[in-house]
Amino acid sequence: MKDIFAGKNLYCILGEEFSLGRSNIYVAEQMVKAGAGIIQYREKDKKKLNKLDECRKIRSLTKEAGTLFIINDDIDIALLTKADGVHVGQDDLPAKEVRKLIGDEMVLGVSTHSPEQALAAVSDGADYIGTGPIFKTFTKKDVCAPVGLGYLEYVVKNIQIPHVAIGGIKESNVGAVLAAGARCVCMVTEILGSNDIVAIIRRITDKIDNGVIRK
Ligand code: TZP
Ligand code: MG
Repeated sequence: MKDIFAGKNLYCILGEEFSLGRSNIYVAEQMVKAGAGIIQYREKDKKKLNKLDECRKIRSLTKEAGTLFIINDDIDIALLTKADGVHVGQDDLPAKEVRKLIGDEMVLGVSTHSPEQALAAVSDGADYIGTGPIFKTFTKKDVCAPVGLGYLEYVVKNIQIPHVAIGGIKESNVGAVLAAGARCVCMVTEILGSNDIVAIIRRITDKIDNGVIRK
């Protein structure tokens, strides 16, 4: 099994509408500067050409830094830009079909909201699963109700591939998420809405690494 999240405890996501007027390229540079291990590009409403152009630039800077670069939804752009992987949800192309398109080397992530979906993602060839939304989130449209820490605990105990806990996670409540056993967490608005992206990423990763906020 690929140990894709080895040593990476924070999963960063890019989305310009949450970034206080700053561009994805600027934010990606800040994330890389902070030592982010994983960056996902997630843009729902931009034009394909614009996304391709941004992803080419982000691929180049993440490659140089050794940061894992994942693209949400757009498998074609992930293939064209030689991203490290793609991330799909339950209403996107099925994981099994995506695996056929991307081959065995690229990373495949799948959003899951229940034990059944987690088990299906594993058998469909996912390399990791998104586990959430743990808490209420205002970042994702058409999102299901929060699944809570119970589902995360199920994943920690029963699912062998890596997971990333997501949805409503903040610096203030991440301790509870880590206490439930999460090994990798994602915070979208907490990071993108911060005035100092480098500082918040460094602070959160340091705290997680040093167990400061693990209850
Ligand atoms: N998938 C499940 S919840 C979510 C996604 C992309 C959004 C998480 O954003 P936030 O701001 O950390 O709640
Ligand atoms: Mg999707």
